[in-house]
Amino acid sequence: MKKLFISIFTLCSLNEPIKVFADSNELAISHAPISIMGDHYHNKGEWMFSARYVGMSMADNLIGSRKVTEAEIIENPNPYQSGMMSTKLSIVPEKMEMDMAMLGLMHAPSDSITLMSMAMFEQKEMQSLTFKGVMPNMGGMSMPTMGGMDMPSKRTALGSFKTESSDLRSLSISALIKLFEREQFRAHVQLGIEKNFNSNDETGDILTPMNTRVEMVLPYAMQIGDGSTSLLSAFTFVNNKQNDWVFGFQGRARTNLQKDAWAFGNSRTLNAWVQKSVAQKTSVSAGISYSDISGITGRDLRINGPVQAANPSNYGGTTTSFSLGLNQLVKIFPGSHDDRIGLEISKPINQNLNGPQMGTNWQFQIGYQKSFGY
Ligand SMILES: [Cu+2]
Repeated sequence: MKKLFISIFTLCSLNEPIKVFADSNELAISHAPISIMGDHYHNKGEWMFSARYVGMSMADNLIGSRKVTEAEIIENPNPYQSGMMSTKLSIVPEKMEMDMAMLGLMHAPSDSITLMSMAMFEQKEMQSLTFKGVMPNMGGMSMPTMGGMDMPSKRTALGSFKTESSDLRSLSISALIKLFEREQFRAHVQLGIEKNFNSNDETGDILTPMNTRVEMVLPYAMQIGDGSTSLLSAFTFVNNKQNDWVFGFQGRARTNLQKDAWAFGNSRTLNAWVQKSVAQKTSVSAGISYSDISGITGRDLRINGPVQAANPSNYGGTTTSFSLGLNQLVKIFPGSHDDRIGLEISKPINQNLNGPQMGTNWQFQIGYQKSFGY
């Protein structure tokens, strides 16, 4: 292990100080870690194609930062109770997997403006556990167990079920506008529009607290596009003062301009990262990300199951994550520029969620970028 550190250290210190922004396509470090969107702009006439895959695993339900058990969750009242529906929450999300694929195109019509467009596809899969419902107290008369209902004291688990959804989520177009560029600093802003598609009535087969299977509109968390239109804005600052080190900062916001019956909340994210060249074609990175997402606004009356995710107020919160990444230049396809591969893995170190809500366990991202032109 010690030998490994010494050889890495030697490799690092042998490196000539690298001029980071000149001839930017030849250095791994000249692009930020792969999870940072719109981190760079291009020189006039350049094009860039990118493809990214993000895998996200969610598990454990939280109220604020506190982990809560299934037994505790099903003690919460069912806010949409009516008729013979269970008076308490009866379906508990156990785990969720999300896969996202993003295709991007960048083009710089001038040295000061780069246009960027992106298409995002999403696939979600959730596993939930259903408990027997709790009978409403009809007219003050406590009813004995009947019709598959349990008394509050003993809630029998009926079984797990899976739901899934997938679709094109959104298209966006942005302008990246250069503010200044010096030898050791650069900064730019992003302004754009994101259009979410109307894939907001995905349905699935639900195991009900009455132990029946019913096809229902899935909770908001399982919907892909909310049909909203949002303003994208970001400010990015990058500093390479320390030779082959790069420090970067990005503040980013997504603000809803127009929505359908409901919309996912606005988000604000702060990213800070440090990168180190370990060779001209290889850089490693560490980053920290803080995101603050608002709850869902509006409501779909068809989403009314006895599950936390049917309640728009059980959405949003803050998450702080730590990430480690690698940028690598390789020669795969012909062209004047190398192919870029980026890898990043991130894990929340603090989550404070409006809950009960399922938290993030980890996230993995791999990306490919290829520039063309001058
Ligand atoms: Cu680019």
